[in-house]
Formats: sequence, C-alpha cells, structure tokens
Amino acid sequence: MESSISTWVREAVDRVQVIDMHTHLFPPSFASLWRSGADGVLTYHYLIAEAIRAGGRSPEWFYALPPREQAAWVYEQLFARTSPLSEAAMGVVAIARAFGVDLKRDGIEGLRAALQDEPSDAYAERVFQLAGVDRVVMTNDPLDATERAHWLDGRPVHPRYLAALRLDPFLGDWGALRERLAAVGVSVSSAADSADLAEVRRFLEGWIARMRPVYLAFSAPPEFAYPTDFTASRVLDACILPLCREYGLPLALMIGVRRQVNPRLREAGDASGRANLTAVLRLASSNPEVRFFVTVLSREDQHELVVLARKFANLLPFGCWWFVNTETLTREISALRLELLGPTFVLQHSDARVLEHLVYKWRNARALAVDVLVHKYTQLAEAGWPVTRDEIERVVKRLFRDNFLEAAGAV
Ligand code: RAT
Ligand code: ZN
Repeated sequence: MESSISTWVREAVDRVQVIDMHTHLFPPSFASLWRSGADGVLTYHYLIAEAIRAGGRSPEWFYALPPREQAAWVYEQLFARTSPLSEAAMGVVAIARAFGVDLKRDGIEGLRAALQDEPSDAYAERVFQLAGVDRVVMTNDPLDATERAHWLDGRPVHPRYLAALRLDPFLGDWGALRERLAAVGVSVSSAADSADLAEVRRFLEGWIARMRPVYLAFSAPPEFAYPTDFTASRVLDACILPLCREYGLPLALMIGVRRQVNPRLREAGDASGRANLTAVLRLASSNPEVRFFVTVLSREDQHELVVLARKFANLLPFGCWWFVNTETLTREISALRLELLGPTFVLQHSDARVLEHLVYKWRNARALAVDVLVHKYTQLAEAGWPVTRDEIERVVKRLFRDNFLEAAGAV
C-alpha cells in the first residue's frame, strides 16, 4: 500500500497543471515589463540581498553597476565563491539544470546562452511547459505609469495570464494617494469625503472593466488593522468591499510586510513582522458574502490564520509567501493546514518576478506536496481508510488549482 500511495501521489503531482495565483509576471505583449533570462534570474532581489551580505560591498556600489555586471557580481558571490545553499540560490541551479546547463561547469555564460531575455510567446510557452504551469495571475497596478500605458494601448493579454488588481496605494496614506491619483488625472480633495470616495470607486470600477481581474489584492504591514478611524478603513468600506460584492471579486490580503527597513537595498530592503489577525477576523465576519484569500508573512502568524479559516468558510489561506517560502517552512505550514483544514486551501503560489522562476518554484512546490501528501495518505491508510488513486488525484488538483479557481469563480 505504502509504495502505491507514493507512486500515486508522485504521478498526480507531476501531472497536475498549476494555476499560479500570485506572480509578478507579464505577457510578452507588455514588452517593457517582461522579465526573463540569466541576468534577470541572477538579479532577483532575494539574491541581491544575499550577495550584498556575502560580498562586502555597499548597496550603493552594487546598484551603480550596469545590470549585466550586477548579475556577474551576484554570480561571483553566491556561486563561484561558495556553494549556492540558500533557497533562492539553489533555485538558479535548478533552472540551469532544467535548461540543460551544468552551472558549475558552464558558469554564467552557459546560463546566458541557454535562457532568452527577449519577450517571446514561444519562449514563454516553453517555460510554462517546463514548469507544468497552466495559467499565472499577474499583479496589476492601475497607478503604475508603464503598466497603464500597456492597458490603455489595448495590448492583447495572452490567455495564460490572468489579471489581479493591486490596491496597495489605496490603503495607505490618503495624501500620497491623492498625489498618485492626480498624476493620472483624477482629482480628490484632502477631506476624503463621500464625493472623494465615490471618485475612487469610479476609478477602480473603470480598471475592473479594463483588466477584468480574477481578484482584488493588497499587501499590508504588520500594523494593518480593521476597522479603524483612518481613511484606509473608509476606502475599504466605501470602495473596495462594495466592489467585491458587486462584481463577485475575492479580496486577497497579504499581511506582514515591513516595507523598506533598509531603503539602501531598494527592492531587496523589505522585511517581515507579526501581524494582528483580528483585522482578518473582523473583515471575514462582517463580510460573509466576500471571499478573502489570505497569506501571512511571519511564521508566527500561520497557526492563528489556519484557526481563523476553520471559523470562516469565506477565508482561504493561500501559499507560503516570500520569507516563509523555504523548504523547512513550507512543509511545516502545509502540514499544519492539512491537519486543521483538510485540503481546503491553496498549496502554493510562486511570486515569480522573472519567467524562469516558475521552473524552480513549482519544482519545489511539487516536492513539498509529495512529502506532505505521502506522509498524510500513508497515515490515513494505516488508520483504516482504503486510499484510492482517484481520490489522491482529486485532492492534488484541488490544492494546485481547483480550490483557487472555484473561489475566484473562474471555472
Ligand atoms: O516576493 C516578492 O518578490 C516581494 O517583493 C513582493 O512582491 C511581494 O510578494 C508582494 O507581492 O508584495
Ligand atoms: Zn508578490
């Protein structure tokens, strides 16, 4: 029995075509936002932070280098001079291998020759196939000038890419939001009164129509609270939650990021902190008709989130985000979720910023699923349940795609 369970789980996990519910990827048609290739892979901000730690140079020195030299310097610190043992560094080794490159022998030039950095549908297709990914959800910012231009031009979006409307600036400081809105020709007053909120809502409604997102999303600091007297709570109540209800859109909350604790590191300068999940409790309980996708950045918050999800069926925990997307923590978190929720969560998302990230991040997620599921199904069989191949396949599909698609109303 044990060996058939292990075969069945492995086969189901190998075969499943993933829906990746949170990435930062863009289709080839959004050419200036496309990121792929060896230099993109090596200048991932996860690796930049590690290389600056290892290399003894200042962030200012590093960022003054042209991108090609940045990549070469990261390669030197994390691969040539030492063993690439971190999660992100080992990811590069896995990408190289998937493209037939022996990184130790062929070095950065081997990787540059094998990976392509120009936007291309055929190359994207190859990477999706290698990674076993069916569709990815993007992160779409309606206030980002470059991204807006692509949408306003009406560039086609390949069907493998789904949109998610990102709301971070709408839930921060009202004064800063006013400036961002003014830059795109929308004027609101400093009062944040009901006319202003109606204007914000109209703006978002226009972008929902244009992007046709599968959910709305924001990331929040550990201090995120709801309800509060701050404008962010009013924006949630008057704009975002009504839009979720009206358009049947889930709201994704990514909580626990401490932005720019070291601004010198730029994109690599964010850290994490423990959140107050009372905000999630209140949102889920006072909006039973809205579905909330929730992920938390601190290891310490994972158990509380799972317990809350037991109480509110409209709350769907998803993925192991950023600093908890490591071999040790993904196993701990996923086993915990299975133990308290059964297979009613989304196992993983990649957070890929560069196309080829899909390859290693989903390879790791598959290995995680095999470990956790073989263990659980073996226990289940020992407990007296005659496990079948069919049920394993169904559960694997739920964890890698169907739970998300159903909750997003995308099936
Ligand atoms: O994982 C990352 O690359 C982070 O920089 C963030 O993008 C984070 O995932 C987010 O979406 O805010
Ligand atoms: Zn992200």
